[in-house]
Amino acid sequence: MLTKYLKTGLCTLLLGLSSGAESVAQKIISNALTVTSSTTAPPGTSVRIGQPAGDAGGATSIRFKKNKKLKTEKPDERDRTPRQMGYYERDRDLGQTFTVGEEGFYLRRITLKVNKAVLPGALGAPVSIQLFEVTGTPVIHDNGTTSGRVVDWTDDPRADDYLTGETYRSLAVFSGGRIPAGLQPQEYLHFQLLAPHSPYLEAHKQYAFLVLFDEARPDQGLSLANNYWGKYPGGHAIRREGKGTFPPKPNDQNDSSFPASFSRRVAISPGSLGFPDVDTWRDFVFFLE
Ligand SMILES: [Ca+2]
Repeated sequence: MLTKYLKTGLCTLLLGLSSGAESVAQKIISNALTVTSSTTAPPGTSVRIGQPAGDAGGATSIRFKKNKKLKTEKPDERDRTPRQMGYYERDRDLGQTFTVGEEGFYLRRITLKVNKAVLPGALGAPVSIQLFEVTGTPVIHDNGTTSGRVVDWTDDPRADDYLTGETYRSLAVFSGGRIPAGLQPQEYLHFQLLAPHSPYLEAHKQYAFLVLFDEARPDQGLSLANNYWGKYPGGHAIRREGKGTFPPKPNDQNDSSFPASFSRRVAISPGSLGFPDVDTWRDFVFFLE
C-alpha cells in the first residue's frame, strides 16, 4: 500500500529513475464517455474508492486556452521561482493516482468536484478521461530547498518537491464527453465510462486518471476541488502541462502549450511537477464507482 511519503530521506536512494514519455501508440476510444453534473456526491454504498476532503483555498485548474498572454507579477526578493521573468499560463490536465483494494472492479464512473472557477470556454467543451496503470514507488525530490518564496502562497520548503520513481502506462483515452452547458461552481462532475469500454481494475494495483479538454478554446478553464496537504494513503494528484518539458520553462510560450497533435499530447507522461505549483502533496476530491 502506498503511504503518503511519511519520510523524505528516501531521496538519497534515487537511482536516476524518471517517468519518460510513452512511445507506444495510444488507444483512443471515441463515444466512450458521457458527462453529467449534480449538486450531490455519489452515495457511499456504490463508491469503491473515494477521497471527499477539500479545502477552501485549494484551487487548481484544468485548462487549454487559445491566446495565452504573458503574465508578470510584483517582484518578491524571496522568490525562488521564475515568475519575475513573466510566465504563460500552462495548458494543463489534472488527475489522481489511486490504489485498488482487496477486490477488483469495473470502473464505470469517476466523479470530481468543481471548485470556484468555471470559465465560459469550459461550458459545452469536449473532454476526455485518460486512464493509466502506475508502477514503481514514489520518491520525493526535495530540491534541497531551505528558505524563500517557493510558490505564491507559501514559504514551506516542501512546496517545490516533486516525485520520481513512478511509471505511467496509458491504458486508454475515453473520449466523446462534453462539460454540461449549465455547469455551476461547487457542483459535482460525473464522468461515465460507457459499456462495453468500462475498464476492469485489478485488486491491489495502482492506476491513475487524467481529465482533459480535447481542444484549445478561448477562456477555457475549470478549477477542481482538492486537499492540498492530502491524506489519501493510496495515491496523489498528477498533472500534465504544456510540452511536458522537464523541468518546465514557464516563460516560454511554446513550452506552455500542449502539442497540436492530440495523440502526441496524450503520450506525454503525467507527473507531479508543474508551474507555478506541484501536485506532490495534493489529493483531489474524487469518487470511483
Ligand atoms: Ca523542497
